Amino acid sequence: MAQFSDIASRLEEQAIELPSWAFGNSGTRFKVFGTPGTPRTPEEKIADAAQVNKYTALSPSVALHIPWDKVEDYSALRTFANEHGVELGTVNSNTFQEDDYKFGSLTHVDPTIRQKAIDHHFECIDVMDQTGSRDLKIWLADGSNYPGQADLRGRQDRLADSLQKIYDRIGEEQRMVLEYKFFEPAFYHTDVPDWGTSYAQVAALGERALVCLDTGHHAPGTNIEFIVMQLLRLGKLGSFDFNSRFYADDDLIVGAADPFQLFRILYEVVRGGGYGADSGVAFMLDQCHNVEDKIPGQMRSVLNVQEMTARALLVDTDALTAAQDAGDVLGANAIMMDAFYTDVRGDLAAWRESRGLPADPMAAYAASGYQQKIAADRVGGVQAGWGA
Ligand code: PSV
Ligand code: MN
Ligand code: MN
Repeated sequence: MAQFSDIASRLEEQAIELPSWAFGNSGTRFKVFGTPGTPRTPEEKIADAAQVNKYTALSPSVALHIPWDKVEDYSALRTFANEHGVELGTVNSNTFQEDDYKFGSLTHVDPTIRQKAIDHHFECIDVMDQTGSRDLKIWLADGSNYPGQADLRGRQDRLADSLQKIYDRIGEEQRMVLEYKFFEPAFYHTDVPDWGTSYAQVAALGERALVCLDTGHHAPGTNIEFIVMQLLRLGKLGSFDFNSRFYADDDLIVGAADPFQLFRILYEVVRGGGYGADSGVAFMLDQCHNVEDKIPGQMRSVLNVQEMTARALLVDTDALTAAQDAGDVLGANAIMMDAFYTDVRGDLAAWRESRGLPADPMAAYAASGYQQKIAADRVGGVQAGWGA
């Protein structure tokens, strides 16, 4: 197996974008619990996200959600972010919270509503031009609840047409990533339910249209690392939304429910050339913190990704290939498990210190007094957007 010192330099390449909405209050349809110190403005969300980067050096950018993060002046928001040591990242559109979208947005039968949804994406692209963002992320709630309710084929054709119009508008340096999700809020059919549909749609558009893989958006038991492998093989994996799930779209802390699955996914990322700044694969979190504090929740998340990345990098790939080629089933499996079971926490702590970072970012944040300060300063923080 490789040694930690062999892989340490590769860890410097890691960047995991944080979602602005992770810092707002969120919950289930039963209750949204408030957390003291919750941000009241996009600026406060960015300031909190910057804390995660300050202690971990892992999260240099923040994703925005429009209109949840709507401001008058996006250039000023960008300057504000830069002053806090972070960039503004992916812009997420929102076509799921208006009455007009009850029966769909980019797939809607009514051309007026379709155009409204397309115009919203044009607005997001205008925002990207001001924030310097590279990626436009599209997740659609479009779908139906009952067999016969909608013409599945017609909706797919209209989706293709709408996406083409949006794609035609993005700049040379910009990309579109299309996220899939197998169900919810629609329960019978979803218009972009799986990687195959997302792939078919983006492949028809061009090279700057790619798939976004949200780890929480698959049926239980799905082999997600296989999908990662295939999309990398096809050159169409644009980004990850990391989170973890026990049952559905739980949006829990990545690596909390199943660290082994995260390890397997990251192994395929590394294997397929999807790791590192030049790979074109963006790592993002897509999480909500319903009962835990949000800043430490995000910190735990990026540290979990870092830990499993380190373990994935430790896999002795030469030995693994030799074992695979020799048909050594148990030998090959043991090589993977040796890396997975390696506790890298001590090495990571020492490595952080060697780079001027706290050995234990969670403890350093807790000791900083920031949490108490925002709890005292901010009253009436806003919801992430879901309950709004
Ligand atoms: C809804 O399932 C969702 O969680 C998607 O994963 C999006 O990425 C996110 O909301 C933000 O729109
Ligand atoms: Mn997502
Ligand atoms: Mn989701």
